[in-house]
Parts: sequence; C-alpha cells; structure tokens
Amino acid sequence: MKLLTQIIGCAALTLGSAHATTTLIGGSIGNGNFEAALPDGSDNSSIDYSGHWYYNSTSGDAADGQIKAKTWAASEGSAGLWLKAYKADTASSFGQEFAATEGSTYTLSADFKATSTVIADGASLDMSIIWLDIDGEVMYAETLSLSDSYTSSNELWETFELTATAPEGVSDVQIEFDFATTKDGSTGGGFMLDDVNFTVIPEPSAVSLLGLSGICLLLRRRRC
Ligand SMILES: [Ca+2]
Repeated sequence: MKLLTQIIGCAALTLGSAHATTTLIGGSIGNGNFEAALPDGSDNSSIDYSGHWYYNSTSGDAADGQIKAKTWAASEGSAGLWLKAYKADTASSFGQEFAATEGSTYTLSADFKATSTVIADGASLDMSIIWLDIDGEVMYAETLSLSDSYTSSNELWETFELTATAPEGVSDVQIEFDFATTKDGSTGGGFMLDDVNFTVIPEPSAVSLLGLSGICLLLRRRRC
C-alpha cells in the first residue's frame, strides 16, 4: 500500500508540474517587449530592427511609418509599439515563427491599448496563431480581434490571451498581428502594443511519458 501511495504521489506531482507554462520549444519569443526595437524612433523599421519580427506592408505607404517604437507606448519597460492610424487603407502584418509540436497547447498574450477615436474610425488589430504544414502552407489560423475585444473607455492597458492546440500534421507555428485602417486622419489615433508572450504546454503524451518515467525511477530505486 505504501508503494502504491508513493507511485500515485509521484505521478500526481509529475502531472501537476506539467501544467506550468514552459519556455517555448525551439527558442523563446524574441524581443516580445520591444525593448530592443528602433535605434532612433524616427522611422517605421522598429519591427525589422528588432532582429526577430518579420514585417509585411500589404498596402498603403510604408514610408509613412505606421509602426513605431515609442517610450510612451510601453505598458512595461521603456518601449512599446505605436501603430499609427493617420492613413486610410493601410494594412501591415508582423510576427514570428517557431517549430511546433503536434498536440501541444500554445498561448499567445499581449498588452493592448487604443485611443478613443481609432476604433470608431474602423481601424483594426488582430492577433493570430497560424498553423503551417511541412510545406509552409497555412493549415488554418486562430484569431482574436484586439480592437473588437477592447473594453476600456479610459484608454487603459488590457491584456489579451489566445490559446490553441497544435493540430495533427503541423510543422511550424506563426504568431502574427494584422493592423489595418480605413479612414484618414484619426485625430492622432492609434493602437499601442507591448509585452507579447508566447508559451507552450507540452503535449499530453509527453506528460504521460514524464509520469511513467517518474514511476519507473521510483521502482528502480526501491529495487536497489
Ligand atoms: Ca516594453
């Protein structure tokens, strides 16, 4: 009975510890707090300069600089992103890509704030977890609209979270933010984004193996 109790205790301890988030397999998110972004704050190259984020402008005038790193756009530290909404019909996306593990659960979170005019003017910011197959083709995406979900009437920071489980056949995962505007001159409006995190909980089969290995270790010790 004592042995059985020890085994159950060992398994429970192993399962319990597996619920904590872990460092992202294959490397943690790079410069998610944007503290390393932009040497001078004067152009729109903050995403590229960070060395981790990819950046695409699908329309509009990229030279106008829709995305900048600013001290006053930070929810923590000394820099955050300001997504300008002065220009109509612009669309930009930026993100990072990692190797994904089938069956593992991933959580993307970010701090977000909006000026009062920009959402009313039709600007939007979505964050997505995008699953890619071995050929790099998009399987599907899980998306949360930050601008639609934002509830603050006082332009305060809110933290948003998106969780998804990697599907069968997945190879890589992208985290991506898509920013779009519809109207010129949003009275200085824009979105602020900071403290982006991406974490993974190991797949259940990996947890089971951890539990099994713990039991085996216990039994081997008792035999000695
Ligand atoms: Ca920051």
